[in-house]
Amino acid sequence: MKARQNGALVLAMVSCLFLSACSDNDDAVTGLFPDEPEPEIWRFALEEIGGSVQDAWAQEFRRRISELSEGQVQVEIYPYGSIGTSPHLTQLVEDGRVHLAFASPGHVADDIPEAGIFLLPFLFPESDEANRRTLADSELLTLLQSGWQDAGLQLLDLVPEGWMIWTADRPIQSPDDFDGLRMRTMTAPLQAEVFRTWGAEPVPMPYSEVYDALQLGQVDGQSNPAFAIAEMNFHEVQSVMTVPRATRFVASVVSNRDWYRNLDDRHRQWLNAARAGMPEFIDEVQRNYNRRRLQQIRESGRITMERLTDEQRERFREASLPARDSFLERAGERGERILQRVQSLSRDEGAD
Ligand code: 6CS
Repeated sequence: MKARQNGALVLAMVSCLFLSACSDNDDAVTGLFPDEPEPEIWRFALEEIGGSVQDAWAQEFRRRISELSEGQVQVEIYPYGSIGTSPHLTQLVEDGRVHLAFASPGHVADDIPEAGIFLLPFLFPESDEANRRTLADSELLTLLQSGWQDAGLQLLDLVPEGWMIWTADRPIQSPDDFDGLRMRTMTAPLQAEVFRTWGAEPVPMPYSEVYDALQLGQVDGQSNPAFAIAEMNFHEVQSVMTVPRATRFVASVVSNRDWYRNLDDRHRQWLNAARAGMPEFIDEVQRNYNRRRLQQIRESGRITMERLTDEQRERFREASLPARDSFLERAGERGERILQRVQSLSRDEGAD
């Protein structure tokens, strides 16, 4: 009797499974008989932590790609710290281990001398809008693209992340104030060269080591946009912020060159459609992040803030001009054309 009961139970279970196998709507069964192809994964490595400008760019890009491809492409985001420091991330893209990454000129100019153009102070237009127009100039982009391609990379976008602010244990109102100051710089030699023109003692190091180095007194100051100072808590271990409006932090979004060239038309279209409109999106984001976080830093009461006057800025501008020669030495003839193009665009916009 018991055996007959068990037999009936097994039969009921099998029938149930069979019936549900015939149903299109049952998730468990869809899993057993998949008719959808697995989504393609694009790995995207960031030089910044969650909640940063780069993270906002990547999250929006992920959302757009997923929507455009109807889920056929999924972007996996690796925030800073999960797979390496900036030079490692660029190397991973060059080796084809990740598809996309952020590559900041302050680091990548070591590999791509043309990227050093973004490290030169008082060169690009002052207003956000004019700067955006300059970064979108097709002649400039073609010249830059060649530099990125020589390194096995495809330059996909340039992302301005806000004005660099100097933080230190003192206000920096003239190049004399930099005298003997150990300034942490990003790792590209040209970045160090710029601070040397002002009399500082540059100390190149990865982003992840800056907080401890400031706290332990291994360096006296550093330079980054307000949002980064706040999210990395540099304001906790520094006493004065100086706003020189000398250089913007501009990051590049890159992919592996061969991967990009081998994308089929459909994937290339999704990629290009997702990128369209991103400059306007991220400009709005970076402005909000920088404004809000600067406000938070000031409210914390842990650090004071000084803005340079135009006369003070002029002294820094003049002192920094030899860095343009260092750029030209590194970036050669193409660098010269890049510099001339930026100068001419900036002049048209009423700067430089
Ligand atoms: O200072 C740095 O190294 C970093 N700063 C920012 C704002 N983004 C990434 C970069 O590596």
